[in-house]
Amino acid sequence: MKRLAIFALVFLSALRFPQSGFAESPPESFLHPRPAAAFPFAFWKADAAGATPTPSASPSASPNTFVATYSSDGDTNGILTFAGKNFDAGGSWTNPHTAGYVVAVRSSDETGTATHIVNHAVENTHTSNVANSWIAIDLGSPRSAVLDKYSIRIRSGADPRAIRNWKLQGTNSTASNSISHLAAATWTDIDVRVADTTMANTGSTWVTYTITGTPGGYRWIRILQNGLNGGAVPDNYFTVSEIELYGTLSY
Ligand SMILES: [Ca+2]
Repeated sequence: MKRLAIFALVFLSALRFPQSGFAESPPESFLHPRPAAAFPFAFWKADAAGATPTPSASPSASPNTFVATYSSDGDTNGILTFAGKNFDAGGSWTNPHTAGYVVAVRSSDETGTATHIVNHAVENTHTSNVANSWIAIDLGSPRSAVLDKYSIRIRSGADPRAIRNWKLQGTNSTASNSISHLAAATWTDIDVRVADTTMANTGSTWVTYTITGTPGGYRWIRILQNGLNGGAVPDNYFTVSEIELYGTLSY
């Protein structure tokens, strides 16, 4: 009778764990079954909602001050170049957005991506043909910049659609770096240009603009194109390929 009971127990155990056998532990997934689609779906959902990264911390403790003095269009004196050295004048430069030192965001990416505006290269890059397109830079916490000049380089190629109507703006508050949150933030004008024809409609042109007065210090800087560009047939494509900022950075 006892032998029969042992046989029955062994037989039933083998039926319950047919893959692992009763000499081994059952697989972890058998003990803690999880819905197969749950994790990947949640992951996909977070991505679809829009990743909103924030810049990394400075390598040295704040507060520090960096004064970026303009010398020529496309020089390496600017705040964004300094950011590309991880806020260390002796550091080597890399794309500050790719490295996570700042975050660049564009209202839309029809050709190229926002990372093009800080990559120290000129290319064909632009938003969709939509009114009030913009580019924004998050300098990260606890940084803020009081700007005195800024440089803009238009995209490469024929008929680049030089910038004509825009506002340079700053803010210190946004719910996140998502496109919708940045669009909904309250921005303060730093420099406003209307029908400004300074920039030739020639591919890869740099122009540096001087800010009148002393603006506040802002962590987020944005350029909003709030009027038609200077293309052969003016439209709303925002085709800035590079920007640089000058003034005093607290970091
Ligand atoms: Ca570029």
